[in-house]
Amino acid sequence: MNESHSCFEEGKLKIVSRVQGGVAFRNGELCFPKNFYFGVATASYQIEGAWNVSGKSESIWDRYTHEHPERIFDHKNGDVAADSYHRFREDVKLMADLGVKYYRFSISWPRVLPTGLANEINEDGIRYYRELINELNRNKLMALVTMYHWDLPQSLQDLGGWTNPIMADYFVDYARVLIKSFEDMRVDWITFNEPLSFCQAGYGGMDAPGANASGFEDYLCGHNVLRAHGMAYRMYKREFPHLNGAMGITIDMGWQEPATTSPEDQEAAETARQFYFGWFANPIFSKTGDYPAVMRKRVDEASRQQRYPRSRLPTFTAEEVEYMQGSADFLGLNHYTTYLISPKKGKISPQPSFVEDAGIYSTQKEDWPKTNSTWLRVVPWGFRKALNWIKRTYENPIVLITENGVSTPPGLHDRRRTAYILSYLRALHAAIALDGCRVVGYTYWSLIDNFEWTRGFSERFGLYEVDYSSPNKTRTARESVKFFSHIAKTGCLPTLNWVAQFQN
Ligand code: GBH
Repeated sequence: MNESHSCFEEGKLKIVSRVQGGVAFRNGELCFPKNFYFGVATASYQIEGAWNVSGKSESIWDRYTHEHPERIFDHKNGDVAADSYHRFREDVKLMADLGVKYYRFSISWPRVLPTGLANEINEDGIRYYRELINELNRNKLMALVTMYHWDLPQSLQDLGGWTNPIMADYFVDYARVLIKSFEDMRVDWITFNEPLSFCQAGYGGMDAPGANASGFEDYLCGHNVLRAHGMAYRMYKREFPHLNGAMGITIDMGWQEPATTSPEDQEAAETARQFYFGWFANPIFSKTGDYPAVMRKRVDEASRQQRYPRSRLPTFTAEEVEYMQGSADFLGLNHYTTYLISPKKGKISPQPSFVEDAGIYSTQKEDWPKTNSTWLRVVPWGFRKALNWIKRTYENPIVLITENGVSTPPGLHDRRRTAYILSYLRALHAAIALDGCRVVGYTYWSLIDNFEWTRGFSERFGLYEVDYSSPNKTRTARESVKFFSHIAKTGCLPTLNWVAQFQN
């Protein structure tokens, strides 16, 4: 019996229930299962530019970078970035050359709905994304579209942004506009990119909108994002059953390894996984449809000790639990690196904080190879462990790797990128072939260099370099392009001899 490993069928990300592992060798190369797809990713604010062009309104990242250039490492912003709004045909050509099967990009909400609400649709915004998807399809590339990769309309932030429960309804309205606008095209959907990042860093840290209310607003944000996701998924399945497309959510997970084998460190590492990943995964992918028990317990307890009459972590209604539980066709996973975890000693601080609630202390090992991003060290075995933990914890869900990648110094010689991808893909291959994890695709972050949020343009994740000083924002292939396109085209990991040919 022929079993398809992939959820991509007939150009759609179509979920199949049975998956087959097994190791395949072809021409001396280690190969991924047939129909395992490779893609590349970007996000609107990071590459589009055209921040105030053709009816687009202001996003929270426009506002934040304009008002607080000092909070961005190089004091720059995404006003122009790689100018992909004007140069998307060139970008599609790069992807066609690479030989990838799909493009994961995101839609700028304020470009499509300038008021943030569905009362007024900016036709030029819709036209831009329709042309992009058409261009992809003409080049036999599929579209995997993120609805929200952090660029909220400023007008909605003025209402409190994700801390306001009404946002769940507004998000559903926005999602409906998108699905309708591309109803006649091949599209699969990701509702949110990394809620942990934008809730925790946006409402409790240094990202836009720059709210400094950890332990409160980050939880409110998470709560409403989860509700928004569940409601949007039900709306999609109810109102558009004929589309037969897939919808999932992307959650990021670094691997949390216990600092030592002591029971205390092991327990702290598991608590960290539940706070940093389970926070968003548990309500959707576990049978409970609710926050992880350890998170509920710790935040409730800390809130009590701080004399709040109710927990800082909100509670879902039975109806919310019902629509969130199981509300995804696949789990999008962003994975980059690994941390060592130990418990944070001492009494609970009087000041509310997410990290204090989790009660963990996180470091990285000095001898793990460094990269051009301070937070990112090369630890490929953590990828395999993370995938196995997900398999165990959520009954082996369908997983799509929606981001994995590394930054390198400026220039085209990026053997560290090749080494990173090779080592992480070997770990991924083992997770699939040897451990039976149901992973159906791998998306490299990123196609091109882009605006790295508070790190500005200082960190370069692109397979293609962008020359920001040139008027055309010239894209040039780095050495790793040859390597990655071999993988994308054959589905196999090249031998080291093959890799050595073009590395000097
Ligand atoms: C992804 O997040 C994003 O989805 C993507 O937009 C981004 O371009 C890509 O990473 C590469 O950075 O500086 O110690 O405070 C990855 C998860 C979470 C990684 C926040 C960086 C900052 C750590 N990110 N983290 S620190």
